[in-house]
Amino acid sequence: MTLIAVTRAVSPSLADCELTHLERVPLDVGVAEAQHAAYESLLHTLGATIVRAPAAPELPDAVFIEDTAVVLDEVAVITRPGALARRAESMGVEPVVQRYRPVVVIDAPGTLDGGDVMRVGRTLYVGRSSRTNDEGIDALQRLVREYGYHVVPTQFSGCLHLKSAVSAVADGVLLMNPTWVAARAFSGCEAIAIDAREPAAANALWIADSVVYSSQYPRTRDTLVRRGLHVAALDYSELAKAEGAVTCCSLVFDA
Ligand code: CIR
Repeated sequence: MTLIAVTRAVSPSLADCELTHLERVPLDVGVAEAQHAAYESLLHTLGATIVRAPAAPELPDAVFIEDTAVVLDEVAVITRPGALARRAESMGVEPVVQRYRPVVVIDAPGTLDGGDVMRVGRTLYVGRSSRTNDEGIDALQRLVREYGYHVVPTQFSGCLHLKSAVSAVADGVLLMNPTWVAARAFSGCEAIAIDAREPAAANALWIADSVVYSSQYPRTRDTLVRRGLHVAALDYSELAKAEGAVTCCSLVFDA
């Protein structure tokens, strides 16, 4: 089995990205590119083969490839991103994912961003958000039911995507910001709370028994380390200015 991480280049237009909860601040595309290259090489070190989707320089948010597809073991769901300016991103990702999985698509009027989908075993927790609507959640449920996945609509607030509020860091172990999402929504899982001084610290990428994590959140990183997790930290601060985080920039799956 090969571990694949599909990524996409940082667009020169990244500074024109969508922003919802953040103020626009000056953003250095060169630094973002360097951070993204370091991210790809970290994933490679952790055992992933990096497969790049064709660059889309005219689409500012293209690097945040997670939002364009939900890749499950048996099937890949191509999403219909909630932000109009991001809708064309899925098109370039579909042919890449199709090499590995049969593909199904979320149709209008459904919208869904992959960043709102958190998988725990055969359960897909899906955040209702400014990007993901009820039709999108229903469509996902219909598309994946036959493969034995159960979709659980999940409320959260305070951030863009569900996975900014909660993400998996090990089997049945979730890192979360309890002021943005309630731990009781995830029955049977162990909850690790972020350090309250680091509200954006709940996004981590669990890959090959390691946790890829932004060095912007040292207190929460210490909590993860004390819990016995192997944390691979990197500087992702420039992508964070575009409201991105570590899960957003890859689609990771076995092939
Ligand atoms: C957006 O607003 O869509 C982008 N600027 C950031 C997307 C981050 N993606 C993610 O959390 N999955």
